[in-house]
Amino acid sequence: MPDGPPRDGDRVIEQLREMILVREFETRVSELFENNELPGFVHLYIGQEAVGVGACSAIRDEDYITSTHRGHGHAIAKGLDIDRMMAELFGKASGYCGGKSGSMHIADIDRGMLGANGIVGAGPPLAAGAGQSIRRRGEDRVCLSFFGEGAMAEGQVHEAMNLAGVRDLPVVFVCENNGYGEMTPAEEQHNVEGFLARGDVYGMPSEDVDGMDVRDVYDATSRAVERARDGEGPSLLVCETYRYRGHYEGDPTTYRTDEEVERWQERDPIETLTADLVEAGELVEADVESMRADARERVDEAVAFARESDMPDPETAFDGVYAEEL
Ligand SMILES: Cc1ncc(C[n+]2csc(CCOP(=O)(O)OP(=O)(O)O)c2C)c(N)n1
Repeated sequence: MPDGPPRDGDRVIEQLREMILVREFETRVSELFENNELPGFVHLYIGQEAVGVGACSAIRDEDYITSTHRGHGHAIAKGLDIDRMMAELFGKASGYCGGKSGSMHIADIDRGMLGANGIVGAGPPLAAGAGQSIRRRGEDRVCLSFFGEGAMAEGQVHEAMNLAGVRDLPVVFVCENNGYGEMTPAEEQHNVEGFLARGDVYGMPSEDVDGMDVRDVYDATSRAVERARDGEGPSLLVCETYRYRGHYEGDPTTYRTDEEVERWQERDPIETLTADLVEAGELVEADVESMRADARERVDEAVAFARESDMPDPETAFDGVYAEEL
């Protein structure tokens, strides 16, 4: 586990800036949802920012990711535009999916974001497919597949990991163990402790990662990505992390204690990185305050863009539902 000074100052400061943007975006989403401005369900990533940001900063623009129902952080880390994300959350025509997807299906194929997904465990098979296409086309790309530890119990995740292992596909499986699948603790959903052995059974290396430290996630992902690019096949990263909010906005969270939440918050990925950077003389507290102010301003702009955008034309209701030509 990395302690002390950062390994590469500029990159780490960018990672901090990005984690702050994710946090501010989602904090605003939580307020907007409470004000009944957003239709549908919202699952927030607050607390888990180091995983999405650390992993996505270890790949290139042309690489792919697959995401989950808790996908805002992955999308922002992959470089999606928060104006269009916010508009999608408002159900507006200017959103990434024309207002049809809401929070849980945001996708931008041009930026390699192959989709958030309301179906638990649906990302890994897409990632195996992306890996297969990379292989067939002889491209120098990789695919990161984010999924929760709850999805580890889904059959299709095992099928995807097996296929990726058998074919040495350039996929990195990034399991975010935040301790709960909906309201059920991980230990009640799985009959073995930890998830590292899941890599062994599919013949891929697995690594336990401190998901509260963006540097640890970046380093582990970089190693796995290098293997994948070298044709050595997939890896499994198990990132230990925590979601501060409920499973969904409005969840009364009666299944865990305030003390447990506070214990994890003591290791907050933004606060601990800030403290390390200040101690190392890389920045001062005022720099972080100004990053926060910039992020809030950027989120204000995104909300204004979303509010001013038009609702989708009812004529477009069936666009994208049926293939135009068989
Ligand atoms: C196939 C499927 N089964 C069940 C659900 C209902 N569901 C939504 S989220 C969730 C828990 C997912 O837990 P995990 O994969 O650990 O992700 P987390 O919510 O912790 O990020 C469940 C069971 C679903 N959406 N899809």
